[in-house]
Amino acid sequence: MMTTISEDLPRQALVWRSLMGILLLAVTGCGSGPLTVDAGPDREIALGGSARLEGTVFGAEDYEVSWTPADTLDSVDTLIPRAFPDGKTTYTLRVTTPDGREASDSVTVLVSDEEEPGIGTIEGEVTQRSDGSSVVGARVRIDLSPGSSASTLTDDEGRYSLSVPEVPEFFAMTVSKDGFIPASVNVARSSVRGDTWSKIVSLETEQPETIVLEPVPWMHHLGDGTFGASADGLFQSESEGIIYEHSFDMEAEQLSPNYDEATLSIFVRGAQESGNRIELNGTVVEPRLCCSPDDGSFEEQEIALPMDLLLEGENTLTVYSDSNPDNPEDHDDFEFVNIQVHVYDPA
Ligand SMILES: [Ca+2]
Ligand SMILES: [Ca+2]
Repeated sequence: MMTTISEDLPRQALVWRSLMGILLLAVTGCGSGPLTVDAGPDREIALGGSARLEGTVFGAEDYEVSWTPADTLDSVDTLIPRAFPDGKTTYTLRVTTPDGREASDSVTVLVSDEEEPGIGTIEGEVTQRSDGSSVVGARVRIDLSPGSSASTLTDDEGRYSLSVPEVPEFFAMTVSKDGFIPASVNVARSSVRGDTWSKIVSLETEQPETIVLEPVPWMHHLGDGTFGASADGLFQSESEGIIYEHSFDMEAEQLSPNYDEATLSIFVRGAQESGNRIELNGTVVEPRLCCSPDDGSFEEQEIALPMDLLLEGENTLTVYSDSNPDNPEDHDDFEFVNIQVHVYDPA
């Protein structure tokens, strides 16, 4: 435990430490002293995390390094390998010199049970809307940038517990399972922070009247990535550009005369007053996507779709981030998830 260096050590610090080692060797006579090795301080990591081990050698300039066990190290012949054990593991650092001297030391990495240190927890149940019965194996997910997410599955009793990482003031949590229509929930960070928030989410079984564009919905962020208005708050994902395009199929029965109304539903936040175009098969539908709550929370918006624009077979939906009329270089930044097309029999 002679030298302590921090995780994610800057390169200069490593160089500096090497220089210090050389100076120390110079003072002690370049390998003439006793060979001593230090495996560094014990470490603790979260499950799924990693730690850099910090081996140090005194009393030799020319030596070989080997660490064991090797299977959870990124390298065994460097003094500072990265360790990623799944459980408590003691690593041994062994150093040998060409003239036959040998020394070793050990270091233990403890692994805590918690996967990620979160700001709080959401727990609850996923039920079937028709009869309130449990939905087992439903995916409960919060998308976060970049390309990551916090996610869990409901257990045998339909219950879930999700540790929430650092999130914006409001965020969307989405629940999905094969055979059901996905549901999205707006969550206030303040209700989760330092606490456990309970939420029962009920899912409807899939039905011909609802066309789900993404069976496992992902969060989408359109815009130029620059934003400042309060409605934008902080987003939970990075902009993927200014156009979202997605295809979906419609069966003949979904276009039968039984149905004479159609809507698009979309769970959105940050869409602003000037509005954003939505096109169905190349034709703009009204109204535009706009007027999200000022506090940055999500809400479901419904947009009427003219029945005669819907086609049997493949359809294409396009969502645009339109530019600000006062500043054409600024495109509206907004996020959306869980897009569905609904057909209705008004009778
Ligand atoms: Ca913008
Ligand atoms: Ca916006």
